[in-house]
Amino acid sequence: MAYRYRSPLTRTDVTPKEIFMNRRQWMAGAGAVVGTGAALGSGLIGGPAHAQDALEPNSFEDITSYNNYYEFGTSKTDPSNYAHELTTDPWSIEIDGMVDNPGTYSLADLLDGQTIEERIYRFRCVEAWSMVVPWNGFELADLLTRVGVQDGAQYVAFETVYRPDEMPGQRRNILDWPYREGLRLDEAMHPLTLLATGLYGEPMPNQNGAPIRLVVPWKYGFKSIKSIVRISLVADQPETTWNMINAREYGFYSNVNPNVDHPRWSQATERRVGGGLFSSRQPTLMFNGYEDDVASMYEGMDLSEYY
Ligand SMILES: Nc1nc2c(c(=O)[nH]1)N[C@H]1C(S)=C(S)[C@@H](COP(=O)(O)O)O[C@H]1N2
Ligand SMILES: [Mo]
Repeated sequence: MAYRYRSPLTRTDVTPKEIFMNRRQWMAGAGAVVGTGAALGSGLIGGPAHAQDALEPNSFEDITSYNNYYEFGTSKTDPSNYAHELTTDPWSIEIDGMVDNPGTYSLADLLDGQTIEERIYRFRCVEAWSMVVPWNGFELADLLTRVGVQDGAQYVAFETVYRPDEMPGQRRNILDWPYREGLRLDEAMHPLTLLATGLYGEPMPNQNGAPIRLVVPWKYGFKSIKSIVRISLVADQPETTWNMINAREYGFYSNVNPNVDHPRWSQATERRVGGGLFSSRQPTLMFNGYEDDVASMYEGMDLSEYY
């Protein structure tokens, strides 16, 4: 990769719970980081319009009780109510397709020797709400490099576990199970693209996609597929769940874009989940605030056509 993403918003010197309790210390530290933003030389935190977001992660409570995870039901509280039924250990991921080292890898083996870092990312759902989440994880590029991507691979396809006995939503025809998602290879290799194994310094809560899920911060949340059991390197654009249901409403790319509305609602603004000071609607940022980092991948593409 040309560069490794280094978030200016890490908190490695204090435990997440302490920092959460000690708001004043946290704000002071974050302020100092913003002050050096220009010196870091890139728009990694997205610019002044949302600088406050970046400084203010949503609470653990917000992030773990307001979820979309249709395998457990369609209401925002179904996942936190039912996801404890999912067994996440042991866990393995099948890696197949155009790779040098295909196989079924245990999660333990995949994580062995892998450095886990914290990334505080904005997270924007296509339903026009957003949160700021302190994820723990590693770059998907690390894993893809490790298994060896072969020439000819142009996309990466992902699948969620299919286990209707543990996932009540999968006993109904809500979606065409298993949940599937995909990225273009350059998007998958981008240093912002994470495989997340935790949040707030804790193992990933089941309702957020334990034990390992994707996080692609410049795309609508449904691209960030949960509880992954299969990763395939393929030549052609893979079928993806929401796109198959309604291609007009859910494009393959689904980059956050305030100028391209969902057919049934505007994407120009979003509601910040969590209430309090930041509860009012705020403008949605191009690529969710990550424009400087990702726009070059879409140069020359009409983003209203490739939405
Ligand atoms: N397998 C699976 N992954 C999924 C979903 C889902 O229903 N099933 N929902 C998506 C949607 S629409 C969003 S907004 C995010 C929500 O992630 P969170 O609950 O961690 O906030 O997960 C995405 N990943
Ligand atoms: Mo979403």
